[in-house]
Amino acid sequence: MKRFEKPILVTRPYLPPIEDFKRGCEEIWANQWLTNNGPMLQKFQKALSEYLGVPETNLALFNNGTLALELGYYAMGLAGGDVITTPFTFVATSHALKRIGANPIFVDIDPETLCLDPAKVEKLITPRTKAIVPVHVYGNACDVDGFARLGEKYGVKIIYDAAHAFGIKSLVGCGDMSMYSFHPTKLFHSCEGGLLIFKDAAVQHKLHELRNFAIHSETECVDVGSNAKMNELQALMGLECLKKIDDLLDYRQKIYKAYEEVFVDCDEVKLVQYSQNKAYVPVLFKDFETRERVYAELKEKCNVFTRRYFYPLLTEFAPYVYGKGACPIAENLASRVLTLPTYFGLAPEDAKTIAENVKEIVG
Ligand code: T4K
Repeated sequence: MKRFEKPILVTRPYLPPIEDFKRGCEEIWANQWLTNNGPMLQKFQKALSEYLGVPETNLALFNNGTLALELGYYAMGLAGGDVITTPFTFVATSHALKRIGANPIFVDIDPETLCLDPAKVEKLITPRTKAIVPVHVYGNACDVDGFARLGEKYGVKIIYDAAHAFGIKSLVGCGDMSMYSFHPTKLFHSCEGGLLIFKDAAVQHKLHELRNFAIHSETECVDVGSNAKMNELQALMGLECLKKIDDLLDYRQKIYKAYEEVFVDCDEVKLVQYSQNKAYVPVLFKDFETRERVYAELKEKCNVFTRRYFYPLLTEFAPYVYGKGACPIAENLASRVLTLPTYFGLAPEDAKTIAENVKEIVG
């Protein structure tokens, strides 16, 4: 088994050439404008609008994905209602619901895509249901047609947590709203950041107010808003990373292929196949004990730091009172999944070596 000299982490952020970033900083210095809807933010918004093919009126930027979700849920009127969502996700998806006083109702996932299944969701829709929040987990696309049908049939909002789905063009504009996270652990980032894309342009004004304390004018505050503004340095980082987006996306495919080549003839390791942007490299082992052994031995013997995204399952955390047994498929998958390192700059040969180490551990 090969031990890497330097630790290999599950992910590393792409950093643009520092000279390019410095040039942007000079612009910020000249503007003497650091936050509160500044000129760099507006440039970033325009660049995203062009890249995504979404009018600028139908998107809004925030200082992180979690606050984008929180304010997005609030602007869509979910406070006080039931919201059907997945337990197989990062805690932020549901924390943001709880924080606005909405009640997350967890439904089990599809064993192949690891996303919510519209058929299972439909059985739990009641008059109290205000929305469904599916997650394109790891960049695995949800059944967007199925959810669109539920939205229409029951008059509930469909809000996607698309934190992992940047760069998947076919998912842009699905549902009433989608949230993208620009955290540095994501394939595209702005140091920290979040983006909402929404169908109804009228929501933008509300979101812009909510992200700025819900201040309406110098003498009026119209709601309980937050401080969720993206600052100028974040916007600059986003702009510089966006210049590289095609390479960032291609590189993820290259790394995925390197793993795939090694795992193709190995029954003990199942690569999760559904992601289009290959934002993560999740693999499933036959049981919990094997996964734990691989996680520990990669760390101790190989200097490779993987992550058990998303374990433990959200339903086992203190703020959520479901406990064990509520979502058996998700519980089982969470106990067997491991996400392997992938990022721009990880050598494909190193990905192969990691995969070979994994094979050796399980074999
Ligand atoms: N919805 C979903 C489905 C999400 O996955 C997330 C976030 C959200 C909503 C909320 O979006 P944000 O509010 O975050 O925009 C990370 C991230 O903090 C979190 O953004 C992400 N999901 C989640 C899946 O993972 P940790 O606790 O694993 O991060 P950390 O600090 O341990 O970093 C992971 C690895 O990356 C480490 O090995 C070190 C490396 N790293 C990290 C940072 C921050 C670097 O090399 N450089 C860096 O700057 O949570």
